[in-house]
Amino acid sequence: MMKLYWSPRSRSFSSLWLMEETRQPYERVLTDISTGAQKTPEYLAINPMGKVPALKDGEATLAEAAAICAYVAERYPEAKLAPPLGDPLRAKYLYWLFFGPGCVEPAMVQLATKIEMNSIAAGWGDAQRVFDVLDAALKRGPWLLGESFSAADIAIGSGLNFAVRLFKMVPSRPSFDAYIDRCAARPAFQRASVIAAG
Ligand SMILES: N[C@@H](CCC(=O)N[C@@H](CS)C(=O)NCC(=O)O)C(=O)O
Repeated sequence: MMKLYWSPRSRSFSSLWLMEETRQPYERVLTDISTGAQKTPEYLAINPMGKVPALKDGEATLAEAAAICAYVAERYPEAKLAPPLGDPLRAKYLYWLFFGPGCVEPAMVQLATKIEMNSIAAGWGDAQRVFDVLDAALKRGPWLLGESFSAADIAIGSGLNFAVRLFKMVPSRPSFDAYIDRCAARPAFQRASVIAAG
């Protein structure tokens, strides 16, 4: 059975939501970052970055929320969280899955810290453009791939929920609000919220 290392009030929410979407059994290993549990030698052997989430699946171990999305979606194809190999939608799926940590995440941090960056040098360009691009995709909706929900929605939707709704780091837009509402209406999101609340 997969083991998910998680902490309340953290980015591990996306992995909880992901596992709940699969409907597969998994073991949750509480790694409370408020107690320093993520910096013990045992945990650093699992994720040398000392951050949650992390996942163990037999001999396989990985961290990084978006990588966990990609891994679990492939391990449980019956959950239909990723378009199969050869499906043209897979290009969009990979684009959004990488757009999360590559563009949305640093743009959120940039807005929260108000650090000025050279937009040509910064891989995510500038925060305004990142959120404009996301806005345009979400206006088309209902999901990032159109009609089909995927693990990319988990990666980006959980980030938007935190940054827009919970921590108000990013100004909301009608498309963001409607999308977060759609995510939050999913039973797996709701089960994950109950778990994450402890
Ligand atoms: N790039 C990582 C970021 C994970 C991350 O920043 N986790 C935070 C919680 S939201 C953490 O574990 N912080 C504890 C620490 O740095 O000591 C991912 O996407 O999984």
